[in-house]
Amino acid sequence: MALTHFNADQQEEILEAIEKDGACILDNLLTAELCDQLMSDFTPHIDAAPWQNVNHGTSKGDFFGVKTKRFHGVPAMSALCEDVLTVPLLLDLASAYLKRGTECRALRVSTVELMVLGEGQSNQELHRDADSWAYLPRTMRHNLLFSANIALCDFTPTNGATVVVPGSNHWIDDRQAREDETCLATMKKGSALLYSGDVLHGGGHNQENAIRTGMYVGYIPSWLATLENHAVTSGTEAISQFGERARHLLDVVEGGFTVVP
Ligand SMILES: O=C(O)CCC(=O)C(=O)O
Ligand SMILES: [Fe+2]
Repeated sequence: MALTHFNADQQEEILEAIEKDGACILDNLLTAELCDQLMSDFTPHIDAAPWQNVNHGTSKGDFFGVKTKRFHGVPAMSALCEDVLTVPLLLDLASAYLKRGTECRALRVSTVELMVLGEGQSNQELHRDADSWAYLPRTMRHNLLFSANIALCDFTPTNGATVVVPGSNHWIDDRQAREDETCLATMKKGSALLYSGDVLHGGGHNQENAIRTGMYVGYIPSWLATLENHAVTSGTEAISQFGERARHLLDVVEGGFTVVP
């Protein structure tokens, strides 16, 4: 089992792979320089937070792990986030993917999350991210969430590269994955794991003496409730510095309502 790697000029192939396997890797989405700049903006926040910091509800500590730091409000930590959220290829892929599901005329960013795994963090429970909207009927949960987990450092077999179960996006809900059905999303800094909200996956086991940082961005159709209220977590002041596209994606627009672009 392995995930297929693609380049930016293979948009159709990427969509086919996500349809078939539920996930793939897009190499070189961001430059190494941009990743380093993002990390230098994020590092003071990461250093200041305690382990098992999950700033959106400690009751989920078991799910997220004990040697992890998770952050929302990420766009307020770095102005460069605007460039990440609005990469045209990501928007095109998210839009094409979400249009295969329930009606999607415009995109929103559900969450932007820093996923930091520290030494000793073990494998996370395998899960489907679209289950965050478990109150919707299963049929409406297909093609509801398009995610990118962008590697801000190399993701290796030993530092917690995400575990993915290719093809599990087509499985019935309670089928359990055997070990030989899983694979690791190993990739270089700047590459991204692109995946469907329907595919089983989880953070990997970090056995290294260094953190593994992923920048997660999840796109949803504009009619669906975002998991993060960006006006609260990032604040309107930080987001108002962004251009119109990013403000729409984060659903923070002047006058407090959104005009569908
Ligand atoms: O850290 C990772 O690689 C994935 C984490 C994850 O899937 C989650 O918390 O939903
Ligand atoms: Fe997840």
